[in-house]
Amino acid sequence: MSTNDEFPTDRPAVVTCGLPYANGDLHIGHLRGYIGADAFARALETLGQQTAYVCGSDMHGTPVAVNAEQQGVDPEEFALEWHRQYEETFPKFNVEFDNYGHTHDETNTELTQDIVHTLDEEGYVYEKEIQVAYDPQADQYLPDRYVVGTCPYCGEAARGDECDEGCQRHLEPGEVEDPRSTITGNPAEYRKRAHKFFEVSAFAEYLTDFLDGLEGTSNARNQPRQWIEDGLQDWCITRDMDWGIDYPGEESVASAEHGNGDDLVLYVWVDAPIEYIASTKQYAERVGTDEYDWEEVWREDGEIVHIIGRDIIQHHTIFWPAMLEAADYNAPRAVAATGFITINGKGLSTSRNRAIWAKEYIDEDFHPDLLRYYLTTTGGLQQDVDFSWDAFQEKVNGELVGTVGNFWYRSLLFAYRNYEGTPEADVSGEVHERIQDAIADTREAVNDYDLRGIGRAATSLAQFGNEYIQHNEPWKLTDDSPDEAIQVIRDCVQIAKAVGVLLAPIAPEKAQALWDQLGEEGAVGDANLEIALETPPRHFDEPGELFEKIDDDRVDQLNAKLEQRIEEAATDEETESDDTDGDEDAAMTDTDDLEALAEDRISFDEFQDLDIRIGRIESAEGIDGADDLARLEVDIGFETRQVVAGIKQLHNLEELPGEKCVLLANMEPAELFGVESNGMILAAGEDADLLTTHGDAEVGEKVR
Ligand code: B3M
Ligand code: ZN
Repeated sequence: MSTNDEFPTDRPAVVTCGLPYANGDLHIGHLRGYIGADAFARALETLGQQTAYVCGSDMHGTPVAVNAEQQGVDPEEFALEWHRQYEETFPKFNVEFDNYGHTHDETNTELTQDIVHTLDEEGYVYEKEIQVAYDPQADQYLPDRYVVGTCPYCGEAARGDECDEGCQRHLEPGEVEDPRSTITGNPAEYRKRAHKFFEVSAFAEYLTDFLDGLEGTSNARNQPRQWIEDGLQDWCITRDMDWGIDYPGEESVASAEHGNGDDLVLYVWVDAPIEYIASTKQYAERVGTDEYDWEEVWREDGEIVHIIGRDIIQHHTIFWPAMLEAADYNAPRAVAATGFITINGKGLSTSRNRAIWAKEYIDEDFHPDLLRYYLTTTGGLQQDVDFSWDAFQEKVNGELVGTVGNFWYRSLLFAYRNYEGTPEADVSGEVHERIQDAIADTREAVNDYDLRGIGRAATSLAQFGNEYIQHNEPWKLTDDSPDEAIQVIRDCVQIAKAVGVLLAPIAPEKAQALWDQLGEEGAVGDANLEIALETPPRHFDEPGELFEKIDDDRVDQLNAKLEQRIEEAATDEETESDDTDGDEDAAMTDTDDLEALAEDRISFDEFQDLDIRIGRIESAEGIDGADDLARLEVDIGFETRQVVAGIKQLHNLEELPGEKCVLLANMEPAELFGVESNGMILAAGEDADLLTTHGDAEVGEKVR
C-alpha cells in the first residue's frame, strides 16, 4: 500500500509521458498518452500542486536507425526532422509541455554519461562476452530491431529486444530464437562480443519494496512482481551501433581485443528515461531553479509521475527504478500504464493504415478538445479504448453538446438576457454543496490517477445543472416570482463556471472560452479548483455556443475514407510483401485483428460481482434521433428491464421479441438520448451478435 501524502503536497511534482521515437507520424495511439498525461498534469495543478510536465523525442536506438536507413538518410538528420514535427504537432492538441527536449541534446548526453559513470563507480556494471546476432552478408551486427525471431517466453513472433506481439517482455541480446536479419532476411549467425551489463539482479529486494509503495495503475505493480518472482536478469546496456550516446570514459567500452571497435553505444533504453530528468532540468534552468527545483524532484523527495503505454512497464518499473536507486536518485511515486487504442474494434495498425493520424484529425478541423475528451473519458486508464467515428460522434453530441454545451449556453444566455450577467444573490446552500462535492470528486480522481473520473466530475455537474434548470423552470418565474428566478439563474451561472473549472484539464480551450464569456480575467488553467465557488463577474456579454454537433453525413464520409484507406493499404501489402512499419507502440501490431487479451486477472469474487442473467426480449424498437440505438424490454424473471443497445442497424428489431438473451443486470443505469438503460445486453463482434443460451436455462437464471 502506498504511504504517500495525498496530492497536493508541498513538494514539486513532475509528470512525464513515454518519449515518442522520432521515426514517423504521430497517431491516435500516441495521442492517448500525451493528452492523458497533459490532462493529468493540468489537473494536478488545479489542486494546487506545483507541477512540471516534461517530455522529449527519443532519438536513438534501432527504431530510429532502421527507419532512417530505409530512407537513406543520416539518423541524426532524420530524427531531428521528426522531432521538429512533434514539437509543432503537440500544441495543436493542446498538449503543452513545460519542456520538450530530445535525447540527443547536450543536457541528456551529459546526464546520461554521468549517471552511467556513477553506476560503474558504484560497482553495478560489469563486462561480459555474449553471443550477438550478426548478418554475414550485410557484414553487420544485428542489435534489437535488426533482428526478428520467436519469443523464448511465449512463442510469439518477436523483435530482437521486445516481444511486441506476445507477452511484451523485454528480450536481451541473444535471447530471441530462430533469429533472422531484417536487413537481408537471412538467418542470423551468432558472434562473440564483449558488452557492458548493469546488475539489475542486485535490486530484487529493493524493487519489491518499491513496487509495494508504487501508485498508479495496478498492471504496473502486478506484472513486475511476477517478473521479479521469475528471477531478474542483468541488463545489457551497450549495443553494436554508432548511432547513440557513447559509453562514458576514456577507454572505449570494450577493448579492441574483444573485437569491438568504437561503434559501441549505450542501449537506447538507458538514455531515454534519463531524458525525463534532463528535460526537467532544462525547464528549471529556463524558469530559474528558485522557481522550480529540479534537484529536489529528482534527487530528494519530489513527486515523480510516469504515464506510459502498458508495453513499456518493465522498463519503467524494473530497469529505471534500479538505475535511479543505484545512481542515488529519487524513485517514482507513480507509474500509470494506459491500455491501447483499437479502431472500430480492431487492433490499430500503421502498416495497414488502420489508424487515425494526428495530421488527419487536424486537417478534418475538429477541435482538439473533442478528441481530448473522448480519449480521456471513454475508458479507464488501464483499459483499451476503441475509437470509431460513430462513437466519437455519439460522445461529442451526447455529452459535450447535449450535456455540457447545452447547459452552459442556456444558463448564460438566460442570465445575459434577463440580468446582463450574473444576477446579484448568494448561491443557494444546495448548489454550493453540490459544487463542493464535485471538487472533492475531482480531487479524489486525481489522487487515483483516474482521468475518466476527472471528466465525470465535470459532466455530471453539468448534468445536475441541466436537471436543476429544467426542474425549476426559471422562464416561468421571471414575471411572478422574480426573486426565485434570480436565485435559480444565480445558481446556474455558478454551476456553469464550476463545470468550466473542472473541465479545464481535459478541454482547456473550451473551458477558457467559457471563462472569457463569463468575463473572467486571465487563464482558467491558472486557477485552483476552489475558484469554482467564487462569484463570476456581475456583467458579461451575449454568450455563443461552444460545442457543435457532428452530423451523420460527416460520420459517413469519415467512415468511408477510413475504409478506403485500409483497403488501399491491403492492396499495397499484397504487392509489397515486407512491412516497413517501424513504429514502436505495440498498439500497432500488424497481425492482430482481435482486441488484445486482458493482462490483468480478476478474482472469482470480482466475477461474482457481475450479476449476469438470462433474459427474454419482450419488445424492441428504434430510438428516435439515434442512428444506432434501440430500446428493448427484457424480462429477467424478477422484473422487466428497459435496456438501450446499439443494435438498431445491426438487427431486424421486429424479429427480436421472444429471443433469449444474456443481460448484465447490475450495470449502472445510464441515460442515452433521454432513454434510461437499466442493464446491458451482452453481444460479441462488430455486428453485435447477441449472446444467448442453447440449453434449458430459464429466464432469470444467473450465469456462473
Ligand atoms: N521511445 C517509445 C515506446 O516504447 C519509447 C518510450 C521511451 S520512454 C523513456 O513506447
Ligand atoms: Zn513473449
